[in-house]
This record gives sequence, C-alpha cells and structure tokens, in this order.
Amino acid sequence: MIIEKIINTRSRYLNNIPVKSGPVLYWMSRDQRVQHNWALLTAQNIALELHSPLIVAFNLTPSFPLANLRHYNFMLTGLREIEQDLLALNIPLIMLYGEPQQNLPTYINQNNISTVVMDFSPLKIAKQWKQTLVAQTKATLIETDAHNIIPIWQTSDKQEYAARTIRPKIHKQLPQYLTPIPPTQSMPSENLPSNHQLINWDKTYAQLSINTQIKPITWLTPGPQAAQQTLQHFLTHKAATYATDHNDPAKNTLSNLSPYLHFGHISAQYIALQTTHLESFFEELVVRRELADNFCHYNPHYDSLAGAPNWAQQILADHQHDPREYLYTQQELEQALTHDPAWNAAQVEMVTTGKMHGYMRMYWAKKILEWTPSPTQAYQIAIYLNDIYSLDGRDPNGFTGIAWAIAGIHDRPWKERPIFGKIRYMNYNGLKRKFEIQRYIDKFLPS
Ligand code: FAD
Ligand code: FO1
Repeated sequence: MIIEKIINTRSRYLNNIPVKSGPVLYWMSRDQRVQHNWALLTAQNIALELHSPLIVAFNLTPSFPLANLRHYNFMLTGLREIEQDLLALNIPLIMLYGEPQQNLPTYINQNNISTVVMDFSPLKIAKQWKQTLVAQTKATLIETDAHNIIPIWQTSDKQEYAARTIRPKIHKQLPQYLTPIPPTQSMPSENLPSNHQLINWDKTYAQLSINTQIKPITWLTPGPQAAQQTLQHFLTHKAATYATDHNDPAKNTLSNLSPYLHFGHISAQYIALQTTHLESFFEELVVRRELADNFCHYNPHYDSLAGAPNWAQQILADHQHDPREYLYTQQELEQALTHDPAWNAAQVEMVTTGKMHGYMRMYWAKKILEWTPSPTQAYQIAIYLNDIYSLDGRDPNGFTGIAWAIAGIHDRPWKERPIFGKIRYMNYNGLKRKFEIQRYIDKFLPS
C-alpha cells in the first residue's frame, strides 16, 4: 500500500517533510481508543509499509481547562484499558506527563521518531499544542480526523450558518465516508521492546495535581468496553422511542454516549453505521455533532460572545440594560438557589450525575442569560458550570450548545422581547405544557 494511499482524504500533512522510514508515533489525544480509530490506523499502515516500529503516546497534562478529578478519573480509567488493548497488539503505550509543548518535541527528537500522526480537534488548546510541534520538529507531521465521519476540512471550508446548510454537504459525502472501519491489527512481536515498562498508574494518579472537590461519578463505567455496552443498551432498550421521547426530560431515552464520544472511547462512525435507520438520533449524532466541530474549527471566538453573529451581538447589546426581574450570582446558580424548580433540578442533575438532559441544557443556558447582569457574564458562567461538572464538557458540542442558547448560533432571529432581544426564548410554562416536568423535578430535588 503506497504511502500516498495511506494518507488519504481523512488525513492531511501539517508540514511538508516527506515520509521516510523510521519509528512512527501516534500521539493519541482526542480519540482515546484502539479500534475504529482512523489516526491509529494511519500510523499503523505507515509503520507496516515502512517495516518500522509503531508507538502510541498519550501526554497527560494536569492543566486541561476546567478539568478536575471527575474527568481525569473517567479518562485515566479508559486509558488503563487502552494500554491493555494496545499490549495485546504488541503496541506500547507511552505516558508523557506535563505540558505537551515541551514533552512531544523532546520525545520525538530523543527517539528519532520520523513520522507523527495526531488526531484532530477543533479546540484552540489542541491547535496550540500542534503549532508548537510544527515549529520544533523535523519529523513528518500528519493529522487525521478520527472524530468526525467526514473530515471537517472535507465537509466544508467555512463556518456553516446552520444545520440546514451543513446537512446537504454531509449527506452528499456520506456514501464515500460512512464506510466500515478496518480493524487495528496486531504488530509483529518485536514491535514491543523487550524492556518496555508498563505505566505506573498509581504514580500517574499521585502526580496529578488537580481539583479533587468534584467527585468522580459511579453510575457510568469509563472506557471503550463500557461504551460498547452503553451503545448496545441504547439500541436494545431506547432506540425505538428515541424519536418521540428524546426531548422529554421526564423520560430516560437518551443514549448516554456523550462522555464516551467526548473522550473518544467510541467512534461516532461506528455508532452511525448502526443507526442509519434512526433518523432523529442520526441527525443529532452526525449533523449536530459535526456542525459543532465545524463551528469551533472555523470560529476562533467559539467560547465568547465575539463568536456570535452580528445580529445577535447587536440585539443583545440593545437589551443589555433591560430590567432583570431575577438576578443570580454564579455561586447562587451553582448551588441551584433560584426561584425556578425545573432549573434547579437541572443544575442538581448536572452536579450530582455529571450529565444534564439535553432538552434541559437549552432551558438551563437560556435562563442564565435571563438571570445574570450581561450576556458576556452569562456566557462565562454557562461555560464554567457546564465544563467543571459535565463529564462530556470541555467539548465543541458544549461551546456550540451554549452559543446556540445565548447568542443564536445556528438559530434564526425570533420575535423581539426584553433581555433576549431576538434570541429564541424558552419558559417554564413551555416545559409544563410539553412534559410531566414535575416528575423530572422530583427526581433531583427533595420533595
Ligand atoms: P443523545 O440524544 O443520545 O445524542 C447522541 C449523541 O448525539 C450525543 O452524544 C452527541 O454527540 C450528539 N448530540 C446530541 N445532541 C446534540 C447537540 N444538540 N449538539 C451536538 N451534538 C449533539 N454536548 C456535549 O457532548 N458536551 C457538552 O458539554 C454539551 N453542552 C451543551 C450545552 C448546551 C447549553 C446545549 C444546548 C447542548 C449541549 N450539548 C453538549 C449537546 C447535547 O445536549 C448533548 O450532546 C447530549 O445531550 C448528550 O447526551 P447523550 O449522548 O445521551 O445524547
Ligand atoms: N487530552 C490530552 O491529550 N491530554 C490530557 O491531559 C487531557 C486531559 C483532559 C481532561 C478533560 C477533558 O475533558 C479532556 C482531556 N483531554 C486530554 C482530551 C481532549 O478532549 C483532547 O486533548 C482534545 O484534543 C482537546 O480538544
């Protein structure tokens, strides 16, 4: 298989150093799994073609924004499983600790790595990590989008206006990209150096200096195996009622796959191949999710009001000084001390379980806009609370969901009203009219 065929349209060069023989490194970051991982497959195919060693490295940084013990526990438990999955294929997993800007160039140069494959992330932090590498190494650098079914740069070369504009671009290319994913194979036994040291996980945990106030969750088991089981459970018990019930917070029909998708424990393409018949689920998993990556990739202000469309920024500014009937501080919101039991229940759900029902997330964020002094503060508070408590937080879906709720990203202008301007409005009566919202409230608030 010639190299050019391996580096197909799911990958792109980040520098113009031609591939040459020598150790191949897959720097695993966003897509933390061994099977159904296009970045690992790209690295493996290059290594096999060049009869070179294949190594996988994960750089553990204690400073991932707003991450704490709840997230690191989920992620590290998954990585322990991944180390075993790689060993079974004679592939070593190397754990680097600290800042990747220092660690990766050093590791690459000290081990004469000739090719580095990285998975794709649209977030600024990942782009900064990679920019440092491009400047500091002589290795060939390749980026593979292992997260999206259609590589972000293939779907569209610009920020899309809404789901309705990206949907046809996605559906047109699905026949080419929504294909079965080849298995990650076993490497020759000599690929695993005889002196390879397993990761000391106790030491890894011990050296993590992170916020430990927010406790890990126990209702969801981390890792690729549990992700598969969660998918099967969804397909067996929930898929049939997803279309009618997925917006109903009083019902339990969501897949609970978002923490696994966020940490890459499961491939969206693998899920999509099994859910093409579930139209509304497929729409969320493929169109909405890949629209979020599109927004974060092409809009550097995805995490602030500056990223909103001009009509929204203008209208929110016009209503900035409208009287607010209710005003809450970040602490009051964090402690679910508002006058609204449905909002408080959603906040308690997120704090206690690490996951808030998708429909309530829309309501939750919109009320933060209504009950804080300015849209800028609303943005900051929504991102902060979503990202310190949600297992699936710190994710393009989160930045995009908050931008949709507060600043009308991917939405249209609605009838003008106080505070919201023309941003879509949601209220408690709507919840009462549509759902048995009291059942949701009773689940999370003491009666
Ligand atoms: P399911 O309904 O079972 O959906 C399956 C998958 O489809 C999800 O895992 C996700 O990958 C995708 N999906 C579903 N709804 C959306 C959506 N609206 N936008 C993009 N992708 C979607 N999602 C996160 O992953 N992390 C977040 O931090 C996050 N924050 C949000 C904040 C706000 C204010 C809003 C309005 C939405 C947010 N979402 C976020 C999107 C959505 O609510 C979650 O992806 C979904 O509820 C995750 O639960 P699930 O996997 O059980 O959902
Ligand atoms: N990715 C890493 O490569 N190293 C980390 O230490 C790391 C920590 C982390 C903590 C919380 C979280 O939600 C994600 C985290 N990630 C980490 C994964 C992250 O999604 C990917 O790094 C992406 O590339 C960034 O978008």
